[in-house]
Amino acid sequence: MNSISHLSRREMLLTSGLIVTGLSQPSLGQNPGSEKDLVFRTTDPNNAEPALQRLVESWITPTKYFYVRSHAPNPLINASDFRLSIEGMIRRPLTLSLAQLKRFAEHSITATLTCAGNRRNEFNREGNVGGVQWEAGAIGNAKWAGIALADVLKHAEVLESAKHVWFEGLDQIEKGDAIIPFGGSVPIEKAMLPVSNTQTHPGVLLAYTMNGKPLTADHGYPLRTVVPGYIGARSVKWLGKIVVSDRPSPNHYVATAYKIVKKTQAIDWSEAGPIYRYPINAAIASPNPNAVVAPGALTLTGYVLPSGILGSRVKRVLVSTDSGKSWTSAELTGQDNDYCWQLWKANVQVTGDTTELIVRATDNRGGFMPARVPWNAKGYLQNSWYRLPIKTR
Ligand SMILES: Nc1nc2c(c(=O)[nH]1)N[C@H]1C(S)=C(S)[C@@H](COP(=O)(O)O)O[C@H]1N2
Ligand SMILES: [Mo]
Repeated sequence: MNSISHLSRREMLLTSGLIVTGLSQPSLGQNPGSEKDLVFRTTDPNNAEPALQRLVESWITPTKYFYVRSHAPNPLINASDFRLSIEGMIRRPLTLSLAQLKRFAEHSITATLTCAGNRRNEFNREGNVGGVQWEAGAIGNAKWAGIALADVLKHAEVLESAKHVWFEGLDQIEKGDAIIPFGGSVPIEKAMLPVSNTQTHPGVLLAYTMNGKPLTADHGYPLRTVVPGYIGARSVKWLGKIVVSDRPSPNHYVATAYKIVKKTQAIDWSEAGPIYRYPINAAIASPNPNAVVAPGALTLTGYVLPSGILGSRVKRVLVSTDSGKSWTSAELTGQDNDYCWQLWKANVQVTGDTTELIVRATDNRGGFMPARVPWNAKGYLQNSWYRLPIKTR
């Protein structure tokens, strides 16, 4: 059994007699991004995104500018007591300390994480959506190091009839009257792929470092999954348990949340499948929304993420200053890597009639950004043309 402190931050503050309601407190544990690096959408738990201009300053996102999406306060985990259990449809159940995990071969990958709710606030133009009101900053590209999930599963000897692998976090999320962990799930085929940043190795990493340093508390210390190509919700932080099964995880965050539904009713949830891969997406990072711009030459910058499919690469990034009547090609300025975003730059001519700047993109796997994404109740996978209002003088 994991001997981990199960006191959540909320319980700690309550037992220490502090009343926390409405107070903005820094999280316990290491080094959360500070208020000047990230815009906090909520602070209990931490949900924060960087300003877009900061975000596109470098192809690798510094940890301080990497968005944080947490459903509960960070669990306090003592690394020396930490254990990962591997159970279910395997011949050899395992309980491994961090030191034991680190005996598997180390791998590092660079991969982009993006929340399925990135750009959620744009859905409000058609009808309000609940949840964290993300702008376009719930995305980041980091270098992760750890061990291959496939190596651990091979050691555990997976049964032939296994079809899915579940991940469970050590966080404690209040859901109605219950306290549940965050959970994720991937098909067994994805779980068994080897790891490395080459076209044939898009497997799952059990990561203990991010950008060369131990994971911060906000990003899942001491261990998380990183699932290249899948929405961020499948990259489970504070990983405590892996279960091999013949079905997807029954955890709320697989079985109910993170599905595209028109209404949040039982029938809609049960009929929709879990989201795995992310679609292509792009945004304009500069100028700022509602910037006042002189007619004439203007340089736009932003990011573009090709769809989370093996070998997917950005094909075209197109920008428009006349509401989509004509388009100019942008140039890519980042690095070319599987399961990673690219940065882009475009020189355009703004006229006195320009009211908005638009970006759209395509990839070599048939991915494109539609002019409009149908509204969905949870505000997931907004990847329509990104429209930035500006003013001309
Ligand atoms: N245990 C746990 N893992 C989690 C979450 C969580 O709340 N708890 N949030 C998920 C979601 S929705 C996203 S988008 C990513 C965000 O990772 P980050 O905070 O490191 O950016 O973590 C995922 N893993
Ligand atoms: Mo997310």
